Amino acid sequence: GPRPPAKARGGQAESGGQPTIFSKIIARSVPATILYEDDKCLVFRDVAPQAPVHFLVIPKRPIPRISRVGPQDTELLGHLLVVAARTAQAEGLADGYRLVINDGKHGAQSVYHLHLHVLGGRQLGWPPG
Ligand code: D5M
Repeated sequence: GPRPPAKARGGQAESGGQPTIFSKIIARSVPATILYEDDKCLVFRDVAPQAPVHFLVIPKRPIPRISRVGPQDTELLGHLLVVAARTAQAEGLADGYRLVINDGKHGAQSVYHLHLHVLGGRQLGWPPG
């Protein structure tokens, strides 16, 4: 039969605006370790941590990816950054940390609901892979 399409090495292809696992976490139909919540965003631990502290900051409104934002998202994006920094402080990351947003295939994005990664608790390398 026909060969299946080559799987992207890093990211998944965006699959047409369907709800993702993160919508289910927001709805509490999938469990997560939630660190912070307000009316605009949710913060929870990454299920596959790449550092001693690794959590995600997501908007409740399901923007699929950072390359899809517009001027109407400016205030929300600023809010996500402020919440990321405040949660990093609450998590004890006084020696620093990294914020990452993966976008699309080349960015190795796998979940198409915008999220900020916050990684810390060890010395990180640069440049990233
Ligand atoms: O990263 C998507 C991130 O989402 C990746 O680090 C794993 C994490 N993930 C996936 N499913 C879950 C659940 N159910 N809980 C917590 N964390 C999760 P990306 O930037 O798209 O490559």
